[in-house]
Amino acid sequence: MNEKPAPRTGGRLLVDALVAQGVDHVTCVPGESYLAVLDALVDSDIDVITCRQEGGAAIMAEAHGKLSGRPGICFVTRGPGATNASHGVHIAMQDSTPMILFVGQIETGMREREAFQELDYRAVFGPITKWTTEIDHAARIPELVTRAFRVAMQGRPGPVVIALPEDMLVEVAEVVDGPRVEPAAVTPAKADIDEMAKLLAGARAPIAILGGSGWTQEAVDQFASFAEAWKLPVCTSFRRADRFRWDHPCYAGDLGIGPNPKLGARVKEADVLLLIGGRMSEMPSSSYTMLDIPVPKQKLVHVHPGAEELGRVYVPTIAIQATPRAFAAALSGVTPASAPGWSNGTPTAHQDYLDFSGTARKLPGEFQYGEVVRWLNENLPSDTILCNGAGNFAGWMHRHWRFGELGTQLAPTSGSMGYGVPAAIMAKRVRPQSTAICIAGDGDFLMNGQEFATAVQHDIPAIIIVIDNGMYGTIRMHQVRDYPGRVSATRLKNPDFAAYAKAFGGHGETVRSTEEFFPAFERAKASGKPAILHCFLDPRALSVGKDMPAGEPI
Ligand SMILES: Cc1ncc(C[n+]2csc(CCOP(=O)(O)OP(=O)(O)O)c2C)c(N)n1
Ligand SMILES: [Mg+2]
Repeated sequence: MNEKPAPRTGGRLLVDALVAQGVDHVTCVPGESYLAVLDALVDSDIDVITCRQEGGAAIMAEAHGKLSGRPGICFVTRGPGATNASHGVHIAMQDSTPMILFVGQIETGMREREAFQELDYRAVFGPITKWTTEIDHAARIPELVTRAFRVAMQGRPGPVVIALPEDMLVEVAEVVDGPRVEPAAVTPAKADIDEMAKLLAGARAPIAILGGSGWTQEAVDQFASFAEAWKLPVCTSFRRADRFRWDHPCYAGDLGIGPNPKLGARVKEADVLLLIGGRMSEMPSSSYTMLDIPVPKQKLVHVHPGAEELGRVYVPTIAIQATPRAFAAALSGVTPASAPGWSNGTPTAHQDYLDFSGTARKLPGEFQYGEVVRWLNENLPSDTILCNGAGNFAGWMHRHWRFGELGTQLAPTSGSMGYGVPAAIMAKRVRPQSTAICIAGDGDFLMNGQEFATAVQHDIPAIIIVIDNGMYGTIRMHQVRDYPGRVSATRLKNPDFAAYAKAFGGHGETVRSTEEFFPAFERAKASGKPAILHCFLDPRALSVGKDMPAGEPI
């Protein structure tokens, strides 16, 4: 009893601290600044995914955080490693994803000399993390790592950055590991739930908007039962469409970029809004046009785990600090006394969604991208994970893919290009039985296309569909609107992406028409290898809703 713990180096203490938190995957690009950690990983069962660029490594960790609800872990070296990784840290911040980035740091005795790759992490990462710190003594690793896990998960989840001085990692300490931490349950008060039910009972046209992080399938199902009892129309927020089943009779669609105008009108004309988990930020609110600021016309019930988010932009009628999980659990037995007056309109809201998502418009050219998305969605199992970064190509995914289960959409609400490839690789690693698909634009793909090598090296058969329209189409669309007839810096000359896939050791195919796509996809799946389908989309198909105006140069 009370035996003195064995002496361990900082590197080993750190790896043991991760094991104590249940970490099973880490991503990294190695650096000489944290050799002691790399060495300690040799003796652990942690799956170490070696990446090609820290941006890709950090995004993979962020995707892990999205899928698991616990911090995704990434290790990078100082200076340039850390600044490359900032891509994923910023996504974790805006997407409210628990994540911890560990950064090898210069020796403590060299600080403030601008030593090799020295960086002030607190200054650089402070504004895009929940907490940035540096561990100066190996003996404090259990304390600070335990705290980092708590900070990343508690309240509004987000990223933590921890710098690890090289000398600290080889220092020896005799300390015990910290316990596995769970975030505190932030539970709504019964009085708040009663007040919300009263507001809802007197409403004329309410609607719920589900978003944010921290959902579980159980919470989704509990909320669905509540919605059913109240015949309440429910929509999801930008890139959070997997928070509610598409085929639920209350589902009214998602509030993305260019949402269904009928849904937009429904939100604007609602008298009561239940905003659960999300923040109704720029994208889901169509650039802050749906709710007045600071006081919305709609009576707003805002449910969020972070106290600081309640009333940050919109003044709520009822502010409820609670996690989506605790809130959904508290709704059990909260039922209307009689059929609500609005209930006849709910099937119409669902039908409007089905019409909007089900009809793919005819595009110029041979590749009917909308049809391809519908076909994939209808032919793949409901646990298929769909990943994307940013670009107009994502518009077809968001419009036509119908999500059934939580954790099947990995997409950055921060609108970051380059997200889809690393996210799909992590998804396939964590859920090998599921199909993981990334659809990427030709611009988007090459922002983290180097991680295709990671997929091949670690034998992770994610399938990547590159939509090649020969341009940064989104920016071209903005140019067409603001500077018609003038093309500046938006044209792309692309490599042969099928050959790229093969050169890396994967499966690659070129697809020029809808008919070619279907068998090519089957072959990619059957290959058992990481695969790229290089699909050519006519550049005149400018966006999911609009073609290039006649006369515009291509
Ligand atoms: C990291 C990052 N850099 C730049 C942008 C700005 N941006 C948004 S969409 C876009 C073009 C995307 O091009 P592509 O992937 O080819 O998709 P397309 O719009 O052509 O479908 C750019 C440059 C961004 N969102 N993220
Ligand atoms: Mg493009």
